[in-house]
This record gives sequence, structure tokens and C-alpha cells, in this order.
Amino acid sequence: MSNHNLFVALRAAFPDDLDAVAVETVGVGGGLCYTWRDLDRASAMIANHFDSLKLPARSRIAVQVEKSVEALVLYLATLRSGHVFLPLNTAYQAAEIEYFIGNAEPAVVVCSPANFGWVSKLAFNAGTRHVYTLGDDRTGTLLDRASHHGDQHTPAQCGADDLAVIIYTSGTTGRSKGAMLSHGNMLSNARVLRDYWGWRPDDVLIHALPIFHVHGLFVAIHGALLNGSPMLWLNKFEPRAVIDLLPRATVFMGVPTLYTRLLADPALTREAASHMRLFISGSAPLLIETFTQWQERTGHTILERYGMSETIMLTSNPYQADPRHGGQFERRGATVGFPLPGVELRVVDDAGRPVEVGEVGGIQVRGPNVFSGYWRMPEKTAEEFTTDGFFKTGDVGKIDERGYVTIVGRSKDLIISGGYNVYPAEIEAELNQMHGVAESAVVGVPHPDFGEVGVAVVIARPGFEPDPVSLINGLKGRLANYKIPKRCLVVPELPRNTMGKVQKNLLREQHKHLFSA
Ligand code: MCA
Ligand code: AMP
Repeated sequence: MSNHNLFVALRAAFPDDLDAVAVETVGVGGGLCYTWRDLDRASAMIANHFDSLKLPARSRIAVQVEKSVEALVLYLATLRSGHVFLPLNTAYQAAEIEYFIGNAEPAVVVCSPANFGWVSKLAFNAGTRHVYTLGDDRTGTLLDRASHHGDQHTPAQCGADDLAVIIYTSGTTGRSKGAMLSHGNMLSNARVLRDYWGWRPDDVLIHALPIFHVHGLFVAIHGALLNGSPMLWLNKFEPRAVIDLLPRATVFMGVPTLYTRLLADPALTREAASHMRLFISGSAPLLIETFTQWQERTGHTILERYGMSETIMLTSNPYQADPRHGGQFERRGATVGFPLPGVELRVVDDAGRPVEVGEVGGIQVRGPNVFSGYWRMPEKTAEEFTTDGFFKTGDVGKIDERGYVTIVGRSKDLIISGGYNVYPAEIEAELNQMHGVAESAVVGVPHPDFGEVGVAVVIARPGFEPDPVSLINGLKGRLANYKIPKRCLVVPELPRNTMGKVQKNLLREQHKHLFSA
């Protein structure tokens, strides 16, 4: 019986020379080289430790740690042992973590040493039996325990549909939902991207994104590992460090904020980027100005692609001529390119009927990369799929006569700030509980660095005068820092339609110049 464990496919792609460098760390705390053998042995040791715990099959392993190569090894070990990886943004605060742990019921929680006190308390209260620490400096109890185990390990037998990862994504209403991705979802998408982006074994990836989301964890890491390509690894994005690495690298992936920050550094030149093969952008809309400036400054055309936590990657501009589209190879700014091979993508009207070419509608997708549903939320899952098995993305777009997809907006009430998703409903719920607040509306407005940021517009309770700065400060510590609105305005009333619903489009329009350069 063949084993569909994603780790098996990744391991099979390691180069013959296991003593070659797989990951080189750069920047703060950098200067270390990890060979392919190191990744193999270290992940075996952690996997052996998990096996020794005799956890039920497909146990959730929740991880909130700073970025490090050891955290990557922990991901590989989780796959290897057949358990389910549950990555958590390091910015999440106690109330957020409490929800995730309560909802996912992980058997193991791994946290930063500095957070052990409060995280372990939450985890033990929720019934988790094993809580370990992992620092970004190769310390922590997880590594201590793993060091007692052997460095050989046979990967657990997994079917293609077996659960490999749960990624929590917030929602327009209600609490966060855990998108369940299988070994098959991830491997099929990684293979398609390998071919579509022309990955080569001699590629070198600059890895500068966080590894608790699809972009940094799957698109970037699977890409490199599945090709036996080494990574130049930054625990934190620093524009100058990335520019200094360009002459040694061939592939870079970033959210648009990374590209605008790189452009702000004069050291980014055509010469500095001359060794590069491919720059890829995604997670948020790339402004056409950034696309054009990048072309002018570096001579490279950024390849924009589109995806979601629930689906991994869905569309991409072509890297080379795409025979499915008459050999077109143009990477067109402000579009997200063609549906990837194997992905069916349609644009529908409100009644669910496909619209004409060039017309705008809701984007729906189907394919081997699309998740099976939300963790323990069958009703929510059923709502998000059509009867013929298409997933409703909540994105609004169109397909032109040449086949290029453009995202023109979102039907979901979502702000994407620096590549992170911020759901207004979650922030409004917190604000509405605060002293002196009658009602609030959070909207996204353009921002030169983060693309879009949240602004809170608040109405006071009669007789109260809430202080905007105190409201913002009150949110800190309750919500992850990137969710905190960058401005708070207390106003006498909110614009409403005849049904009494707040007209967020008018608020967005009214405040769109708040952060104009
Ligand atoms: C940090 N801050 C932010 C953000 N990041 N505010 C809004 N949006 C953000 N994204 C705030 C902090 O709260 C802090 O505020 C201040 O900015 C500086 O924080 P710092 O940590 O120093 O910021 P940074 O390190 O410079 O981070 C900016 C960043 C980071 C590098 C752009 O946000 C980032 O790595 N973004 C990438 C996200 C990503 O990987 N997304 C992929 C999701 P204060 O000082 O007030 O505390 S996957 C996905 O979307 C799909 C599947 C896809 O298609 O890929
Ligand atoms: P997430 O929930 O973090 O997986 O975010 C997925 C959402 O990011 C998608 O539904 C889109 O709204 C957005 N997104 C991802 N890539 C792009 C892109 N290239 N252009 C516009 N929006 C994007």
C-alpha cells in the first residue's frame, strides 16, 4: 500500500548529497547551516518522541513559537508521525489562544519559553497533557526530550485524504474556523506549483515570511523542499538583508508590503537582482504601481498569484508559455493569472449562475487542493460549498477573454493588512463591550505600507465621551497586534441604509485619505 504522507514525498525529493546545505540562517541569530541530513535526523527525533507519547492517531499538535529552523523541523516531525499540525500566529493573545486550544483540543501544545506560564495554564485547563517549549535559539523542552530519541523514523502510514494540518481563519460572523487540509491537498498543490513555476534543483529560495500561514509554510517551504532546493532563511523580514541575499538566490516570495518596503531601499537595483529567476507576490492585492516600479527598478516582472487557507494556491500568472491558454506567457499586473492546472474556477452571479466573460461575480473553486471542511463545523462547511462541490471563496472577480482572473473585491467583510486577514466583526465585538461605547464599525482604508489598515468608527453611549486612544489601548492585549485599528474616531452617528444597516462603503469612502502619503 503506498504511503500518501506528505513527508514521504518531501523526503524523497531531498538531494542525494544529504550533507549539502538545506537551510542557511541569515540575519539576527543567523550564521547556521542545516544540512538535509540534519532536517531528516532532527525531524525523526521529534517524531520518535511523539510516538513515545502514544498519542491517538491524528492528534492535533498546536504550535505558537517564533520562527526558527527548529520550528520547521517540528512541522516535518508532525507530518512524519501522522499527527495534525496546527500553526498559530505569534501575535495571538491569551483570549485568542484559549479559543483555539479549546476548539481544537490538541494533545500537544508547543509554545515559546517566554509564554510557557500562561499557555501551559490554558492548555492544561483545556485537557492538553503535553506542553513543551521551543525557543528561536535552539532551546526548549521539546528539543531536550527529542534528544533522548533515535534519529531514524519510519513515516506513519497516511491516506491522501487524511488530515495533515488545521489552519484557523477568522470569519465574517462567529468565531474562527479551522480549515482542514489533507496530505493530498497539500501534495497535489505543491506538485502543480513546482511545474507551473518551473522550480529547479539549483534554485535557492529566500525565505523571509512567517511560517504559521499558508504562504510561508506551504507555498514557500514545500516549493523548496519538493525540489531539493536550499533556503536562505530569515527569522524576520529585513529589506536590506533580503537585498544583500539576492545575488546568491533565485526565488523570492512575499506579500505586497515586502515589495513596497524593498522598493523603499535604494540598494535595490537591477544589478542586485540580476541573479534572480522569479519574484512571486500574493496574500493581498499587489498595486499596479508596485508591479510597475519593480519592473523599472529591477528588470523583473513580479508573478502574482492568488490563494486561500482553505484552498492553498488557486491561480497564478504564467511563469512560461501556458499551452492551456494559447501559449500566453505575459504576467499581467493587477491580475492573478490563470486557474492552476487541476483547479476549476468559475465566476457566478448572486443566483449561482456563471456570468459572461468579463462580468463580475463571486469566485467559486473546485479541485484536489480544496479543503474538506471546517473542523467540527459541518453546518458552516455545508454553507460554504455548492451542491456540485464548489467552494465559495467570498472573493469577487472576473475572467477576461484571455482567461486572466482579476480580483475586484470581496463579498466577505475582511481587511487584508500587510498580508494578514483582519475580520471587522471580531474587533467590533470587542469594542462594543468597552466602557462608554454604544456601537462601532471597523473598515479598511488604503495605507502606504500595509496596503490596507483598519479604522474604528465609534458611537458613544449617551452621557459618555470615550477616549479614542484609551479604546485602542484597551484592544491591545486582547487581540493580536496586527488586528488593532490604526486609528479610532468617535462620531455622533454612523451612515445607515433604510434597513438600518451601517453603510461601510460610505465610511470607507469618507476615510480613504486618512493615511495618504
Ligand atoms: C505588523 N503590524 C501590522 C502588521 N504587521 N499592522 C497591520 N498589519 C500588519 N500586517 C504592526 C504591529 O502591530 C506593530 O504595531 C507595528 O506594526 C510594527 O510591528 P512589527 O512586528 O515590527 O512589524 P513588522 O515585523 O515590520 O511586520 C510587518 C510584516 C508582517 C513583515 C509585513 O506583517 C508580515 O510578515 N506579514 C506577512 C503576513 C503573511 O505571511 N501572510 C500570508 C498569509 P505596534 O507598534 O502598534 O505594536 S497566507 C494567505 O493570506 C493566503 C493563503 C495567500 O494567498 O498567501
Ligand atoms: P487567508 O484567509 O489568509 O487564506 O486569505 C485568503 C484571502 O486573501 C483570499 O480570499 C483573498 O481575498 C486574499 N488574497 C490572496 N491572494 C491575493 C491576491 N493575489 N490578490 C488579492 N487578494 C488575494
